[in-house]
Formats: sequence, C-alpha cells, structure tokens
Amino acid sequence: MTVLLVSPTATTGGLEMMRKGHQVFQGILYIAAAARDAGHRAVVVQADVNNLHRYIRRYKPEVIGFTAVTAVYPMVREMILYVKEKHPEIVTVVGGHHVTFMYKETLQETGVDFVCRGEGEETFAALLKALEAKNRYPDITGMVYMKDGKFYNDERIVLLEDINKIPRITMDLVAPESTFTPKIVSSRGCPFKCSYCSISAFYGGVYRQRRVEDVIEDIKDYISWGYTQFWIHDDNFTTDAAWLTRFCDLVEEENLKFTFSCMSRINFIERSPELVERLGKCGCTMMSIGIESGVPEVLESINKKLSIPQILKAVNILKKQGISYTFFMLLGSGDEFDTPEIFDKNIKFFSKLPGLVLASILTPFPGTAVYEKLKRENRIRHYNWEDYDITHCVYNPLGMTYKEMESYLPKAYMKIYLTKWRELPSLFIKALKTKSIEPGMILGSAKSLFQTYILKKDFYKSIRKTK
Ligand code: B12
Ligand code: SF4
Repeated sequence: MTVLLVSPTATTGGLEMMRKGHQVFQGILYIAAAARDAGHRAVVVQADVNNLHRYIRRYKPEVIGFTAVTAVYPMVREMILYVKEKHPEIVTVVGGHHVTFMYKETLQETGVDFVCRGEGEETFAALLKALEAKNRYPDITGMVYMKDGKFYNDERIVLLEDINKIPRITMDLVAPESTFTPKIVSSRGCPFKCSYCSISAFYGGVYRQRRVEDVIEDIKDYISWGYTQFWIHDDNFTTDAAWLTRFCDLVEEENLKFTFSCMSRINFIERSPELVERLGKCGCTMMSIGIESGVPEVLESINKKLSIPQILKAVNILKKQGISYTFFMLLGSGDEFDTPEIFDKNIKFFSKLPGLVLASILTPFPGTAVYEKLKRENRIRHYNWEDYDITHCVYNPLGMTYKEMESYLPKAYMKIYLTKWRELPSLFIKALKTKSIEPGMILGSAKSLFQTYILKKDFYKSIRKTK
C-alpha cells in the first residue's frame, strides 16, 4: 500500500516556537519504517492543512497517518477533517500521546478511521496487512475504531514487548523538502511516575532498553552519513549504570568521535559522579535535568522522588564537570502549594543554581495523575488544546488566579537570569559552542522579555505562534 505519514508543522508556544524550523517527529519515522519493513511504500512529510493537498496529489496515498501531542492536536484535527471531506476513500489513522488517551473524542469529532493507542510499529503494520486484504474492521488491540457508536480494540494501551525489534529509521523515509535530523534512542519509557508527566501515563512506569551494540550501530551509521552531533531522545538516558558503562566502553573501544546531549536525572548524577565524568569524555556536552521545584513539599506532591540535599549534591558534581546543563523548573503543582509565597521561594532557589533554567507552567496532559485530579475537582478551565503548551495555565489554581500564575512565567525568567547575569555570557557561549541550544532560542527569549517588560506588551503576544 502507499502510505503518507504526516509530521505536523504546528508551532506551539513555549520554547519550541523559538527553534529553527520544524523537525520530523521520531514516532512517525518509526511508523514509516515499520510500514516499509512490512513491504509498503511509506513517506514522511511535514505538513499542515494548507499544503497537505500537494502531498496527496504527489503520492496518491491509500492510507494517511498523523501524529499528535496535545498542543498540536487541533491542527491535526483540521487535517483529518480535510481528508475526510475531500478524499473519503483514503483511510486515516492517528497516533501519539494525546489521542492515546482521548481516543473516544478523537474518533467522534474527526471521523478518523483508526486511533492508535500506544506504540504503533506492530499494530500499524498489522492494520496495513488487514486493509490490503480488504478487512476494514480488523481485530487488532490498540488500533481503535468506532462502528455504530461503539468502540473496538480499545481495551488497553499497547506497548511493544521487545524494543530491540524496532525498525531502523533512515533518511530516505522523509520527503526531499522535509528536514531530517538524526534520532538516537536507547530506551523507551521511564521507571519514575511523576504526577504531571505524560511519559509515566503513556508507558505506565514501564522502562525498556535497547541493546547497547544496536545503539552504537545507529551512531556509526549516522557518523558515516556525516552527522557527529546528536540529541539522545530518551526520556531518561541515564537510568542504568551498567548499560552506560558498556556504552562508554564501546565508544572508547571503537574510538567513535561524536558529541551528544541527553536528558538525565538528579539521583543518577548524585550517585554516579565517575560515570558522569566518563560520559563527558565520551562526548556528552549537555544534560537536561528536571528539578522542577526547590520546595520539598512540592517535590513530594508531584512525586518527584528527589530531596533538596540530593539536588544540591548533584549540582556540585555538575559544576566540576565540563558538561553544560539545563534545569527544568515547573510553576504549579495543582494543589495547595500553588501560592505566590511558594512560587517566590522556588524562583529564589533556581536563581541560586548555576547553569541554564527552562521554566514552564504545569499543564495537565490527558492521562496524567494531575489531569485526573484537576478534572475530578472540576478545576480544568477549558479544553482548548492548543493552549496546552506549557506556557498557559489551563486550570484554576487554589492559591492564586490563573492569570497570576501565567504572569509568573516571564517573571521567573526575568528574576532568574537577572540574578545570574554575570554567568550568562559564558553559559551561552558554552551552550552555543556545543550546539546544545540554538541562537534563535536565546534571541527569541531576550526579545520576548524585552517586549513584555520594557514595551509592556502582553507576554503571549510576544511569544505569538508563527506558522
Ligand atoms: C524529543 C521531544 C521533543 C522534540 C521533538 C524532536 C523530534 N523531532 O523528535 C521537540 C523539542 C521539538 C519537542 C517539542 C514539544 N514537545 Co516534546 N517531547 C520529546 C520527547 C522527549 C521524545 C519524543 C519521541 O521521540 N518519542 C519517542 C517516540 C517513538 O514515541 P511517540 O512519539 O509517542 O510515538 C509512538 C506512539 O505514540 C505511536 N505513534 C505516534 N504517532 C503515531 C502515528 C501513527 C499513524 C501511528 C499508527 C502511531 C503513532 O507510535 C510511535 C512509535 O511507537 C517526548 C517524550 C516521549 N518519550 O515521547 C516529549 C513529549 C512528546 N513532548 C511534549 C511536549 C509537551 C512538547 C511541546 C508541546 C512543548 C513546547 N511547548 O515546547 C512541543 C510540541 C512540538 C510540536 N510542534 O508538536 C510532551 C507531550 C505531552 C502531551 N500529552 O502532549 C512529551 C510527552 C514530554 C512529556 N514528558 O510530557 N518535543
Ligand atoms: S518527569 Fe522525567 S523522571 Fe518523571 S516520569 Fe517523566 S520522564 Fe520520568
């Protein structure tokens, strides 16, 4: 079959909008690779509702698949409605974090033929096989459809049993005018269960690793294609010390020359300083680390499983390394700690930390514990999904207004970066040298703060979404 897979070119609020261009999402590449390996013709394009028709004309697909996180779902909905109206003969499928949880609403409001719940490599290949055999209503758990008002195949979120079997993603899967960037992934899921996190909801605490040798093979492939800088996409790359030790052994044995950034965790850094150092020697230039709060009660409430002494110890270890680091900060926990006093305390804590800080506002993504709680308490303000972009406050906080909470985002950036202004030039130079952030992100943030504080413009206008 001919399959068109769409990575939406939606630009959401938050730091993502400051990135240079769009990247093709990894999930949809895996789906394309699975379709290709099952003998189908698959191509990934970056599209929106304005140019999708061109790709339909060019590739004449029998099946179109879309991917959607919450903030881009409205745009994907638009595209599905367009295909349903103009090309009803094409079978439509949508997958990703948002629709995995909101499958009923998605099927009802878009008329999409199938919603993939969970990881789709195997279920999508099975669907294509069934469609080829003219079976329009196949019995494939995780490939949900609606018939006569009833939902089928929706009993659970499907996860792959063996992620070592995931197909290889290659550049030729992507249409010539779309941008391919290397994607390295060594594991899926995360063993932790932070209350606000879509990962813990989607994977349910299940954590699976790939063989070290296979990841090294991927890196060697990319190096042979001319890439030497990577972002390892794992949610938590530094989970397993034995795996990482073997990884470093192989990088050294094979004398591989590349640099990478990854997401890590305080508890790993604090427990394994030698391994952090070794990762630095093996090419790690940047670690992004979720601290979220410097207030113990909040850490406890969001189930972060971190203490302040652990954070401070890890920060001291990082300071001695050559690796750059970015800390994530969360404004809001959805409970009684959403007060100005707690927020001020948190901002003060982050102002004293070295390194870059990326702040966001608590967003209740469907499926998460926070979403369920706020929904139960009737405190979700609206379901305008495009605002579920980690910069808007979409719920009613207990200790302040939602507007007040939103005003804390630029305030946090302003206070934190003014406090550490002396450190800024060296931080930015280091981050730019290692390409761990894009120049556009620094310029974009500075512009937005200037517009908000000096020109007194609305903060959201200053980070306006651009197409
Ligand atoms: C890397 C990353 C990014 C990168 C993307 C780089 C790239 N080109 O891949 C960047 C920085 C651009 C980014 C941006 C954002 N991200 Co992000 N990102 C991630 C991260 C860490 C990895 C994504 C990934 O590659 N996953 C691995 C793949 C294999 O999994 P997958 O995408 O879920 O796909 C599988 C299934 O869902 C399913 N599937 C998915 N699509 C389809 C389609 C079909 C047809 C089928 C059959 C199946 C299927 O099968 C796939 C294969 O198994 C995830 C966390 C995570 N683990 O997913 C967060 C995550 C996806 N991001 C998130 C968010 C919030 C954002 C932003 C909104 C943040 C912001 N405001 O700036 C933006 C949105 C960008 C956009 N326009 O869509 C949230 C989404 C939560 C939610 N429910 O919406 C996540 C889950 C992080 C989190 N902990 O909460 N992100
Ligand atoms: S926030 Fe990080 S550590 Fe917590 S569950 Fe999500 S990926 Fe894991």
